[in-house]
Amino acid sequence: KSLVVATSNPGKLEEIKAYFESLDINFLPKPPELEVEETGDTFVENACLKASDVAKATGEWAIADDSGLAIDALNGAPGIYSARYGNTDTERIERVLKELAHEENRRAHFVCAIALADPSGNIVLSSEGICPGEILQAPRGNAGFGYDPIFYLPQHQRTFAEFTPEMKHHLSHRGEAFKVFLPQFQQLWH
Ligand code: ITT
Repeated sequence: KSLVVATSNPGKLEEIKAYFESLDINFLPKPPELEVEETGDTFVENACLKASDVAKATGEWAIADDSGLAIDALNGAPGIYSARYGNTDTERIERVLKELAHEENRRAHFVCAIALADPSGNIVLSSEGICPGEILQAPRGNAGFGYDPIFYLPQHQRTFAEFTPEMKHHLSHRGEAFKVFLPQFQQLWH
């Protein structure tokens, strides 16, 4: 039995695989030509769409992650549109910093939704996690991916891009989602 990781984002792929480290799963990559349109209104809906479509197309179990950054002063933007806020991570970060240039309220949170589909495309598990933080004035750190260099956790005095992979693994929105997801996954995956 194999599990397709239904993502085209290499940073995500690496983090997702790490959560299954002790479980000895046979992972398959998403076929590159398979692009799922994210038409849902919520993170969970989009995660379910991606998992279900990729499972049906491949005839394998599939797991998908839909995630993004919700910024209070921007009324939750970019939210589910986080990947579409620019063409590169640098462009996306610059856009956020520009939109927050004169804003004192820097509060934000990351959201991650995970969904698991069986080979027929039925959703058998889903979960969601969030991680609150703040948006810095300028990027800091080189680790991680995406918006990590501007996402700051005051209680740790570091951005996600200044965390070790292990720290991010435990503290992130993805970590929160997997805390709920993994025990249930272990129950059904033999
Ligand atoms: P797939 O849909 O193929 O999985 P994607 O990158 O398009 O890849 P999303 O639609 O879920 O994924 O968009 C997520 C966006 O939020 C994207 O710009 C990511 O870089 C960003 N993001 C998600 N998790 C993140 C994290 O842990 N750290 C920094 N940025 C993150």
